[in-house]
Amino acid sequence: MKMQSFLLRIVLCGALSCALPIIPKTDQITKGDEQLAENYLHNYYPDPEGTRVVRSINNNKMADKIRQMQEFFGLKVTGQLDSNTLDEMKKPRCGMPDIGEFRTTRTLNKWPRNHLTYRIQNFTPDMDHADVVDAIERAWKVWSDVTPLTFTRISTGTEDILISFVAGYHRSNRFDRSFDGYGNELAHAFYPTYGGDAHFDEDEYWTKDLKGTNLFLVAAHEFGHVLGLDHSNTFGTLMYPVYVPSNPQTFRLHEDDIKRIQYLYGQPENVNDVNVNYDDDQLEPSQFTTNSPSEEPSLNQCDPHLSFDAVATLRGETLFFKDSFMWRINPQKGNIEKGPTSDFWPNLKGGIEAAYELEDKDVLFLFKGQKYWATQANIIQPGYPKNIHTLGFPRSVRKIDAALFDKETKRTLFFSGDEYWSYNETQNAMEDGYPRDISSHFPGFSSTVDAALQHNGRIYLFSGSNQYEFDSKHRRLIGIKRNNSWFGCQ
Ligand SMILES: *[C@@H]1O[C@H](CO)[C@@H](O)[C@H](O)[C@H]1NC(C)=O
Ligand SMILES: CC(=O)N[C@H]1CO[C@H](CO)[C@@H](O)[C@@H]1O
Ligand SMILES: [Zn+2]
Ligand SMILES: [Zn+2]
Repeated sequence: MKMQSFLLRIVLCGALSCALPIIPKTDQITKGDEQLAENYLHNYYPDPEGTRVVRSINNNKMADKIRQMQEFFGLKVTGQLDSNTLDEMKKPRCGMPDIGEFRTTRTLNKWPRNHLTYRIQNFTPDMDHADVVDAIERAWKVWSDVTPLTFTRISTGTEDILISFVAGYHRSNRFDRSFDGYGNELAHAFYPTYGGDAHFDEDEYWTKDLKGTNLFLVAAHEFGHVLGLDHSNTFGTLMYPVYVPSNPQTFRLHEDDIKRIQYLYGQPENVNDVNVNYDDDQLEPSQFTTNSPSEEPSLNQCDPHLSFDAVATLRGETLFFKDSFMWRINPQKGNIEKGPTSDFWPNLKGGIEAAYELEDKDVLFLFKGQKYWATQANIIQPGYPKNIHTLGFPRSVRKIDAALFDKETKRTLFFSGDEYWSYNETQNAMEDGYPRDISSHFPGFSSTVDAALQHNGRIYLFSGSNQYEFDSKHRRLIGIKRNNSWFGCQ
C-alpha cells in the first residue's frame, strides 16, 4: 500500500472509528495531532478564500498545504504528517500566517510617517511593570536602531500602536481572534493597514529572562509585523515564525531583517550611530537576500532604456516584471506600486520570464526556465511548478520568452526564440500548425520578444526598450513605441 493511501485510511478510520490498521509506533498520528495539524495549516497556510481544509475531506489539498509548510521550514517535502513535520508544528510560534492573502490585500505595507506612538493597554501579572516597559522599549529599539523610525510611549491620548495582553477569544477593531491557551501561538499583530496593534497571549508565562517565554524576543518579532514585515523562512532571523529562545542581552538583529526593514523605511538618519558590524560570512543567504532589495535604486521605471522580462494583467492591474522586482499599475486608482516579486510569491525569487492571466479562471501563469506556476493572487496552486513540456512544447524549447492570452480568439500565444505557439485553453492543447515564424505573422517585427500583453484589442510585443503595438485581429502593426506612458513618465 502506498504511504499516502495508508495515511488517508488512518484519518478516515479515525473519523469513522473503524478498526485501525497496525501503525508503526514512530509514525503514530493521534487524533489530537491531526486536529493540531489541521488548525496549524488553517491558521498559518490559509486559503485565499479562508475555507478550511479538513484533512479527511480533502486529502490532496491538505497534502499540498503540508508540502508548502515543509518547504517553508526546509523539511523533507513529503506532503505527509511525518514526525519531523508534527514536531515543527508543535513548537511555540507567532500567530501570523507564513503565507497568505494578507500579502495581496496589503496595499499599504508601511507607516506613512516615521514618528510613532504606542500605548501599553494592560500589563501581564507575570512580570513587574517596569520589566514589561523595559522589554517593550528594547523591542522597539531593535527597529529604531536601523531605521529613521522613533517610538514614543504615551499613556493617554490616541496612540498609533496599542499593545495588550489578552487570553482566549478577543475582539480587536475589525477582527475576532482567539488565542489558544498555553503554548503554540504566543502572540500576533496587525500590519500597518490594519491598525498595527500587537496582542500577547496572557496564557503564556511571560518573563524577562528565559525561565518562561521571553517578552522582549516575542515583542521585537511582533513589532516587525506592526511595521509591515511578514515572516522569513531563514532560521536565525527575527522574523522567523517560530520562537527560538536566545539570550536577550546579546540579541543582534539579523542582516536579513535589517535589509527588509530598510527596504521599507530606509536607513537611520545618522548612520554613524548604528552598530551593524555583522560578519557576513556567518549569515546564511536567504530568499529575501537573494531578492536583494538593494538592487532597487538602479531600476527606474522612467528610464527610456528600461526593458521588461514579462508583462501580464492581474485582476485588472498590469504587472511588469524585471529581475527580482515588479511594478503593479492600477488603472482605476492610477497608482503604481513597486516591490520585490517575493512580496507576492516568496518561493519564486524573481526572474519571471513570461506571464499571462486567464481572467475567467482568475489564474495567473508564471514562467521561469522550464518551470511554470499557476497562481491565484499570490497563492501558488497545488501541483505546481510543472514542466513547460507538459504544455506540448518540443524538447528543443528550453524557456518561454513571453506569453499572452488573446481575449478575442481565446487562445494563448507563447513566444520562444523567433517562433511562437498557439495554445487552446479549452482543449488544453497546442494548436496544429505551430510553431510559426514570429516575423512572418507579426509583420514589422523582426526581433525576439521579451514580454507580451494583450490589452484593449491590441497586442503589445516588448523588445528591448521598444513596444510594438499590433491590432490583435488583423495583426497589423499600429506603431513602434518607445514610451513609458504605462508609468505616466514625462
Ligand atoms: C479550442 O478547442 C475547442 C474545443 O475543441 C474549440 O471549440 C475551439 O474553437 C478551440 N479554440 C480555438 C481558438 O481554436
Ligand atoms: C504618447 C504615446 O504614444 N502613448 C502610448 C504609449 O504606450 C501605451 C501602451 O502601448 C499607449 O496606450 C499609449 O497611447
Ligand atoms: Zn510573526
Ligand atoms: Zn489579538
